[in-house]
Amino acid sequence: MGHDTSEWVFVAIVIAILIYVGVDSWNIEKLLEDVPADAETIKVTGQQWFWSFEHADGTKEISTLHLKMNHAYKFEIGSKDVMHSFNIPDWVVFQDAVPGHINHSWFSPNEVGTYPIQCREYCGLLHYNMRGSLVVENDKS
Ligand SMILES: [Cu+2]
Repeated sequence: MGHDTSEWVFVAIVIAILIYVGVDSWNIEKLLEDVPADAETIKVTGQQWFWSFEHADGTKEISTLHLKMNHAYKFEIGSKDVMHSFNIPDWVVFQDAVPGHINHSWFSPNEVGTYPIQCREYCGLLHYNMRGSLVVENDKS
């Protein structure tokens, strides 16, 4: 009867794994939620059936968003009509665009290129065509 050493070792290993997973998730959560202080805010608006963008200086773009490499950007994502979902698969940006509510997401692209933007929430007849492009440019300044 009683618990032998191997059982206590097993319990200790299970507790160690749980602590490891917990700390790791906490770190990743922090990484995802801590927006860098110098991040530029980009207003993203979804509507049937295109995306529009407004930079911090007031510049507006439709469907194609131009950003600079190695800068942090914070998206404020909203919708003018129905539910959409703002998705840049290559940069793991994926956030619902909800009418009457602003959702946040941020990223910092570190590679020049052109990447697809798409709507990931069925939003009506032309949902399939609610696409755009993200153009990440070299920062010359
Ligand atoms: Cu949509």
